[in-house]
Amino acid sequence: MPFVPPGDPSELAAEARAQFESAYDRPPAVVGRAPGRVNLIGEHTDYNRGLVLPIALPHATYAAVAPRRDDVVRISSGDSGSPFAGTVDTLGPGRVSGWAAYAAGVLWALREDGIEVPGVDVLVHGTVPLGAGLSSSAALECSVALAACAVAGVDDSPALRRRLVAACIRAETEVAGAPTGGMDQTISLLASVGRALLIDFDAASDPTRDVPLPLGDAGLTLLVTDTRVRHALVDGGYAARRADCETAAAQLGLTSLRPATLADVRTIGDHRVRRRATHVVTEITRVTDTVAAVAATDWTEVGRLFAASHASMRDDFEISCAELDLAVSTAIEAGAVGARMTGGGFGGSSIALVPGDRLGAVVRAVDTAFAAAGFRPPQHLLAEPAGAAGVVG
Ligand code: GAF
Repeated sequence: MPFVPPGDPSELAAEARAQFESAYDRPPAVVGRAPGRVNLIGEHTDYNRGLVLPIALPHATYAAVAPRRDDVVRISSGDSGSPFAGTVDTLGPGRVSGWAAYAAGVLWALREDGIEVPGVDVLVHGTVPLGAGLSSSAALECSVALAACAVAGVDDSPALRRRLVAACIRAETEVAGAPTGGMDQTISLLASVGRALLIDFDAASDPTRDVPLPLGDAGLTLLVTDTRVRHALVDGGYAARRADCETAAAQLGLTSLRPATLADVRTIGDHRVRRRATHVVTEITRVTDTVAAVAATDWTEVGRLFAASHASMRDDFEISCAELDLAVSTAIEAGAVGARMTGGGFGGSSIALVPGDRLGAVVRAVDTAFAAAGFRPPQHLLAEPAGAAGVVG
């Protein structure tokens, strides 16, 4: 079956090095590698101080970086569009646009945090599908962050990674202009192989907990279907949802929706704002319930929670689309235990928990349904929970 391959990390790092040499006529000093992600459940809850449960993908972005003797910064990519050139003092908010803002923004945010990154040349390469709701932006940010710290002589440590999560979030929100919530950077930098990461965005300390995900023992595969309806988090839909959530919290006299109950939410007068808040409050509960169901290896219950989550995003949060709804319903009809859209929405990808012996049937059924509906052919990935970002070689 034709799944998008994650690629071999050492081969991809070698390709990034070769592309760097042909772009800049010298070898890189270091290659940073950072994974994309899929979120199992907990959508649009991170910026509401809620809970999320993502895994890292085996698909990753590679950033080859070499320091310069001057303060020039050059960023290019084999795949992503036009190169960027500037200097270290021209990387901040409002100074860089397009894809390079995610990388330039990280260099700016690191310097804001006191990490003296010099002028650098950067070459980006990788296998995370772009704009597919699989966190290619955070993978880019985190790969650049780790490589930049290595060239700045800063040693890797758990404390550094927490700083890098914060720096990458600043890059995305303040420089790239995508008002996202932090889930994607956190999982990319803190993931563990074979585990999901429960992240509590309201925790004063210890916000993350590894959650073993024994899918193989249950004969289950996590199938990701990229609808190839491209979404962009800098578009207005994501920010509009965030604004509705802030309005809901303010109407309840709260600073976030985290402590809100459904009874509270029912008092909100505006129909649209009430439905947005209903999604957030019920979704946070579904994350807790999913963690319990996974611990009990009750995959039927996980499937029920996935279905409820998808319905909530389709009907109350209104971030699904015809392609996502079709991918989800077809996967279930063809034998998936559960399926839902994942990520920011308005396109992007769905996930399905599929018994191994139904995998081919599910993929074929989704492809056939898309063709019959006149949609672009989707592409599929297999998501085995992978490890966190690092420096390769
Ligand atoms: C995107 C954002 F970047 C995340 O912060 C999160 O809000 C997600 O959409 C929705 O759960 O990936």
